Parts: sequence; structure tokens; C-alpha cells
Amino acid sequence: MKRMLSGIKPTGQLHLGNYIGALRHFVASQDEYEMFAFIANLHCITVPQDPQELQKNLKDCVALYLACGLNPNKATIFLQTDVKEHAQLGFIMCCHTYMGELNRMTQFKDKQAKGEKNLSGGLYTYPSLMAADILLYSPDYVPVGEDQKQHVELTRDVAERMNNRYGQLFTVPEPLVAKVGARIMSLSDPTKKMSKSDETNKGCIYLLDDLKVARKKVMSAVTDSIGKVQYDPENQPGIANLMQILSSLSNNRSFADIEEEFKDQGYGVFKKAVADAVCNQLEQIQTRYKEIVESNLIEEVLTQGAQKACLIASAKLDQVQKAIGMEIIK
Ligand code: ATP
Ligand code: LTN
Repeated sequence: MKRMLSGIKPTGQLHLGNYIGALRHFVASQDEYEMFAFIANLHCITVPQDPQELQKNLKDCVALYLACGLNPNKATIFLQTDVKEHAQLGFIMCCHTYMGELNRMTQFKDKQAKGEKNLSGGLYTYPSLMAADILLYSPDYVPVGEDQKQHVELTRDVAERMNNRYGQLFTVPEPLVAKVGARIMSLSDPTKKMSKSDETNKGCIYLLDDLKVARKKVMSAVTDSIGKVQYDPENQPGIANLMQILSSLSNNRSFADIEEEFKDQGYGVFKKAVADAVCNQLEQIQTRYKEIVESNLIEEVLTQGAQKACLIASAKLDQVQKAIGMEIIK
């Protein structure tokens, strides 16, 4: 069985972009692959966090993994800090990543370009930690949204560099970026990615949004004055985004099929269909979420997940440290 691994940062509430771009693929892959899904709670402190809010987001993130359909009997679900090897291999990876490579990472460059003050060293070196997260488990594939592809490519480069230098240490993983839904855009500004740090709160649908609120966000999504439901991301980014959402939430329905159904209809009818699809999905997730937060499942799942992950990660870290010549007691 091929192996797959991915993670999500619990920096805030998970949103529809996280679900469509990443989480639903974790769920769809758990039967066919050996799936490792973790909560990147080291990555999230690369930007300042409120401790109480972070704790709540962490728990919600695990609950949402489960509510979206990840099955702990199939997938290994764990918290990054429960496996100490992430931080340790992270430092080793950092020492094998060039500053020139880190300087090219668009996520950091974008933040810097916005003029954000006091960006942390952790944010700058975060791609090296991400490489460690991945390489510890030797996955064949890493399913991610478009914005993370560059980080997985850097992981491949560092893995190859270390394999050349120390002998075969790492499986070189491939990023898996879906053709549709890998970059869901903000509903209020379809030129920007749907993101947890949406200032207006209108462009981002959170998985735990009240259904009425979610419906309102879809119905007020920014579109255009062309008035035709057709897939043209350049000239109609708002409509293209809504089509991506609808397709992703309705069994990957083709754009041609969606265009055909709505060709003689106004945007209002189309938006209502998108809102129905979104609310149906959210309702299913929220029903499961409520059951999960009231049970002991979260603790059980994390304990069991950490045990399995630790065995794999500690063996890999040991192999790496030996190959580098860092260990004395064999
Ligand atoms: P955000 O910008 O919301 O803080 P992020 O990409 O920085 O998100 P995560 O929340 O950890 O960080 O992302 C988890 C997964 O969701 C990643 O694979 C990421 O690529 C994917 N993802 C995030 N936003 C979107 C989006 N708008 N559309 C599709 N996939 C997304
Ligand atoms: N960097 C990712 C989260 C993340 C991740 C990973 C994804 C951390 N480690 C390993 C895949 C594999 C993000 O910000 N979305």
C-alpha cells in the first residue's frame, strides 16, 4: 500500500478552502493509501497566537478531521508536538536547506511584501520543518492545495540533496494538487485565496459557520456584469470560483455540465444551487462535529495516533542521525 501524509495548521477555524483543497482528499484516500494526517501545531506558532484560542482551535481541528470523515481505524491522526522527532529532524533539515531556497518561498515573500512587522525566524525556516514532517514518514504522496506545492517541491530538493550526500535516506515524495479546487478564492474578492486571515470575514466560509451565515456569504459573493454562467477564470473569477466549489461538492461534476444546467438562468439561481451544496456539506460535518466534541474520541484518537507515528518517526530520525555521524551509542 502506498503511503500518503499531510497536515493542516490550526491557526484559526478550518474553512471551505481547507476542506475542498485538502481535507476531502485525505478522506477520499484513506481506503486506498496508508494515510497519515496530522495537526501542525508547531507551524501555527510561527505567527503569534492567543493561548486559549489556540487550544480551542486545536481541538476543533481534530474534531473536524473526524467530522469530515477521516476514520481513525484507517488513518493515523496525530498532533505534531506529540512526536518530538518533528522538531529535531526539523533542525537537521534547516541545516541542509540553503537561505537562497528559503528566500524564494512565495508564502514568506508575500508576508514580507505586505510590510508585516516582526516576522519570526520560525516563519522563515518553516519550509524546513515541513520537509521534516513529511520525510519522517516516507510518504509517496503529499496531498495539498496549490499554495503548498512549492514547499513540497523544496522538500524533494532537500531529500535528494541528503540522499546524494549520505546515501539513500529518504523517499522523495510527490505533491498531489487536484485539478479542481486546489485554490478556492475569497467570496468577497475572487482574486485572493480564501484564507483564515480574511479581514472582512465575508469572503471565507468556515466549516463551523452557522448555516444561515454561510448561505448569506455565498448569496453575496462578488461576481460580474457578464451575466453568463461559464468557466472563464480570467474574466469571470467569481463565477469560476463558485463553479469550482459546486463541482467539488457534487462529485466533481464537470464544468460543461454545470454550464449546461444554468445557461439560461440568472446568477441568483446559480448561487442558490451553490449555497445549497455548501450548506448540505456543512450540515453533515457539523452534525458529526457536535457528537465528537461531546465524546472522548479526540483524546483516544490522538493517543493512538501518536503511538503509531512515534514508532515510525523515531526509527527514521535514528537512521538520519547515524548517517550524518551524529550518534555515539549505536
Ligand atoms: P490559510 O491561508 O487559511 O491560513 P494555509 O494554506 O496557510 O491556510 P493550512 O490551513 O494549514 O494553511 O492549509 C491546509 C491545507 O489547505 C493546505 O494543503 C492548503 O494548501 C489548503 N488550502 C488552504 N487554503 C486553501 C484554499 N483557499 N483553497 C484550496 N486549498 C487551500
Ligand atoms: N505548511 C502547511 C501545513 C503543513 C503541511 C506539512 C502540509 C505543515 N507540515 C506537511 C503537508 C505536509 C500549510 O501551511 N498549509
